[in-house]
Amino acid sequence: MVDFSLKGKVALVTGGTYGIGFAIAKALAEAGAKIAFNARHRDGIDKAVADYKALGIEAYGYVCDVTDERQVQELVTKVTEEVGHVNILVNNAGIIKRIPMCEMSAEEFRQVVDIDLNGPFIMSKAVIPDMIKQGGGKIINVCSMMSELGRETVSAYAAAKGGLKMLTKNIASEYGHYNIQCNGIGPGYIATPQTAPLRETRADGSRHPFDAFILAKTPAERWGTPDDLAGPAVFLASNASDFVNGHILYVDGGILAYIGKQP
Ligand code: NAP
Ligand code: GCO
Repeated sequence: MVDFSLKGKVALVTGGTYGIGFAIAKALAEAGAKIAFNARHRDGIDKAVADYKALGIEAYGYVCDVTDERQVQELVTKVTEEVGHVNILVNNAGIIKRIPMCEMSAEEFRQVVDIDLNGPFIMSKAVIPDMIKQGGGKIINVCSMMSELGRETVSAYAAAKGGLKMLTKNIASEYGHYNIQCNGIGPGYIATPQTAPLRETRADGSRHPFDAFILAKTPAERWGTPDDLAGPAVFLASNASDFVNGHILYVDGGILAYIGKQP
């Protein structure tokens, strides 16, 4: 029988306070995993712990900025002591800055790359040694349409997510020998706080033009929801994907396959 169960596993989800991270953590918990998560703000973590509890999930929340190597080392030590050895790492934490490239400062570019690419590197480097000792593990990197495509104003984000795709392939290559599988999930356009500015309803009742644009580029003709990522995440976190390595699983309603609705 195909084994999708995560019973007895410990999953660490970065940026698990809301949005995609929360939905993925919820799905992994429902499949049997114990959940640890981190974010930068204590108030958001406390609210998320209550939100998980309301769903019957006992989640362990920690303040940790994924770009800070010392904080990450402390996080992994605490999770290992208080929850258990990390069997599944989901590198979900990420930001975006929508600024035309020539108007973006080098510092703003660095901030996005630091969180979206350096963060997953730092987190993965912190958990891999113990995964090797435990006989293997799963790393899931949350990539993006921008791992494959560009668009105006998201140069830093696309560069980071493109790099994250290749970091995923390299971790798979370098650590597959230790029974560590590293794969990516590439969400399409998902309704979360991060994309709220692209979906806003304006004073005149009209929707942001990007909304119609994305619906015309998506065969499913809808925005994704964070829960659309639940099944793919459980698959990549479970033994059912033990021979899947270095793959980016796009969960995009068909955007990458589609030239776009004819006018
Ligand atoms: P979101 O709603 O903005 O949530 C981001 C999460 O990451 C929050 O929990 C945030 O909490 C945390 N975070 C941000 N910077 C952090 C840092 N330096 N250290 C630790 N935690 C940090 O984003 P989302 O839409 O759920 O997206 C989650 C991931 O999916 C991101 O990697 C994003 O690039 C990717 N993605 C999103 C979409 C989409 O359409 N929404 C599509 C494809 C890929 P704090 O701010 O409190 O730290
Ligand atoms: C944007 C969006 C996208 C999504 C996602 C698409 O401004 O284009 O924020 O980048 O967040 O990454 O997969």
